[in-house]
Amino acid sequence: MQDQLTGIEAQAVAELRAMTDVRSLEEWRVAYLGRSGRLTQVLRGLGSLPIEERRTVGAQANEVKRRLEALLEEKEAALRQTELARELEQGRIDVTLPGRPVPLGRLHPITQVVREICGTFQQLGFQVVEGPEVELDYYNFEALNIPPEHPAREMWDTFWIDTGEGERNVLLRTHTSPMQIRVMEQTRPPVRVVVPGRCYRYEATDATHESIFYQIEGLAVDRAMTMADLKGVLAEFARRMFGQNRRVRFRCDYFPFVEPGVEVSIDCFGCNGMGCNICRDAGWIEIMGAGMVHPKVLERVNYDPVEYTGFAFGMGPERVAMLRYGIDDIRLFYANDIRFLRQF
Ligand code: FA5
Repeated sequence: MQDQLTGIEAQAVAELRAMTDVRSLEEWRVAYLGRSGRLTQVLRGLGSLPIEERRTVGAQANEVKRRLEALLEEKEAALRQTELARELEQGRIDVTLPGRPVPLGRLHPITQVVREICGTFQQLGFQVVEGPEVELDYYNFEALNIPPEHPAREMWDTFWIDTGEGERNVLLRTHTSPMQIRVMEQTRPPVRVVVPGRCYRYEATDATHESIFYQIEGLAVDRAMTMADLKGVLAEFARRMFGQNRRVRFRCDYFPFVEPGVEVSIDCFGCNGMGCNICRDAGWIEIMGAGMVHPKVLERVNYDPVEYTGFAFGMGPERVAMLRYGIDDIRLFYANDIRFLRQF
């Protein structure tokens, strides 16, 4: 039996030495030290031995068991160490490498310009309000002193909405001016608002025209407002937006809802008025339409035109952005070309 023990130990040690992974250690433990393992079986057979022999063989068997257990522990520690080293080597990361940049989104250039323009008017005491893009004929035209059949309607090619009632009554607003009426219906003077928003015109697109574009409307109504207020506010706006040394020009223009009406231009910042390709050699660049609110418009919202006067203006932020950044085609803003948009 003693020889048997020595044989088992020698074989167990040899097998253990040859092992290269932690998982097979468990099989080895079951085969030798488990409940029906070879060593355990020897220990179970001890009972059939004479008492003297039983003691020596028993002691030897326990000794073998202790050594095998110690060897197992050692081997397991060694294998785990090797595996850890291999994992560390394979999964090695260089913590000194620069991080991967997170792609940052940004605001569309027209959103940026709209916010800048509104921000400038806010500094001048104006409040920002918004209104519906789907409008009634009444607000888009009639209340603005443009009755049906008025020739001025031809200035605005319109998308009409079929309401199933046969009448042309609902439309996509062609300008932000209907908000002049809506704001005055809701409030009493003094009024100072700017209204950014989308507008729609049934037009063929070209380098300066889109069928969907933005406008920013402005309206100020108070006692004793004059053309001087209009000029002062708009000249100040132009200087804040385009540079302190800008000169501003007001020339007569026609819009049915203002009297008198003006077009507002600035001297070209590309050539300081000398003539260049930005201003098409004119030296001046038109930036908006404006005028004193027509008395008929004030009457329509029950403002007494003797007591109250005001001015209104409307501009296209795409136009402002094109001038500012030297862009020659408005369609670039809405082509969804990331290479273009990334530049702003
Ligand atoms: C108007 O729409 C008037 N409501 C402006 C106004 C308001 C005048 C208050 C007086 C008092 P107009 O049609 O000129 O005016 O348009 C104003 C601006 O909107 C233009 O100068 C231009 O910058 C922009 N705009 C007009 N049509 C288009 C278009 N198809 N594409 C891009 N921008 C446009």
